[in-house]
Amino acid sequence: DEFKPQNGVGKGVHGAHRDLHISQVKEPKSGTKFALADLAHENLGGIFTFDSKNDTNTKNDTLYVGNSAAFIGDYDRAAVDAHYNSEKVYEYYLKEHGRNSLDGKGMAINSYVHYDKNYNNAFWNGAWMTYGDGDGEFFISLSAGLDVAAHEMTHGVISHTANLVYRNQPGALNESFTDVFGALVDDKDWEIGEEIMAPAAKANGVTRLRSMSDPNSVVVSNAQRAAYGSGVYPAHMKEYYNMPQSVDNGGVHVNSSITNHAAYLIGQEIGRKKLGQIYYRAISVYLTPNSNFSDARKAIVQSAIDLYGEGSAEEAAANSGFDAVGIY
Ligand code: ASN
Ligand code: ZN
Repeated sequence: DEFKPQNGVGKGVHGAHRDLHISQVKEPKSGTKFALADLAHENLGGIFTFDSKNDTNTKNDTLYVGNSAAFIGDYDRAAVDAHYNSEKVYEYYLKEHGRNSLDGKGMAINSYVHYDKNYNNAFWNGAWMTYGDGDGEFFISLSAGLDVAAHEMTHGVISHTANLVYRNQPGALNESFTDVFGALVDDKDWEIGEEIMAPAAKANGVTRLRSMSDPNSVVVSNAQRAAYGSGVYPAHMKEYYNMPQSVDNGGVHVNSSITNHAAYLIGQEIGRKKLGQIYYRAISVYLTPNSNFSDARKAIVQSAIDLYGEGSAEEAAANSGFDAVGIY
């Protein structure tokens, strides 16, 4: 098939108008179609959005296509946001860090939407992003969250940089750096997942997944994390959860809040832009698969020194952020 890049439009999960990069596809049998295939970026293999058609069998998946350049149907909304948010995250890494895609070499960015039925999660599987529609009780379509997309795509960036192993402290660092870049890309606040909570969850006081500014304000005992009992997310090492491997790979999604909070505190002192520069340098230059929290402090302080100088305010902010959460 022949792909011709063009502009399209769409309506997102929350009803926002989205300008999109799409492609016109001429197929011998079905005539002209329009695909969520963004070929507008130089040296990039493209940004593609696929339809998983509410099952888990990838054999049924197809590139997301429509009959016009306007993706404004209800079923289109999750795909529109995945496509739009993927481009935003791509542009963040390119403009802020000179990084061309998840691997730094222009690999195609692929997202799959409508995965399974009522699926309350999103994930990076080592090669692409997958988004569930949510069950409508706890979550709505998970692609609605720019921070969620940035989190999942940053798992891809980490797999090509520090490659932090997904258990215990290295795993919690993996989970934390993904939230940090989630909050840097979706720069309105320091909360994660506020755009994907369903009305019923919000009515029960669950208004976001995690809070970097105030981790303790989020209770971990929700449908996903029954294993943690009735605790709250930790903000300090004295609240660290020692979990068995069988529970969330040793608590990677809760202990991440400790280093998230350190990043938030540092960000308050030096601003988002410098925070991003320092954290990107830490994952791309210093951290390695088995780095722990203490190694992360060292990497971040050293990155601050490299970029802003010994004795700089940025170095001091990095040290005091980690002091405040009990990581030395
Ligand atoms: N959404 C989760 C994450 O990105 C999925 C998982 O537990 N791996 O961390
Ligand atoms: Zn994650």
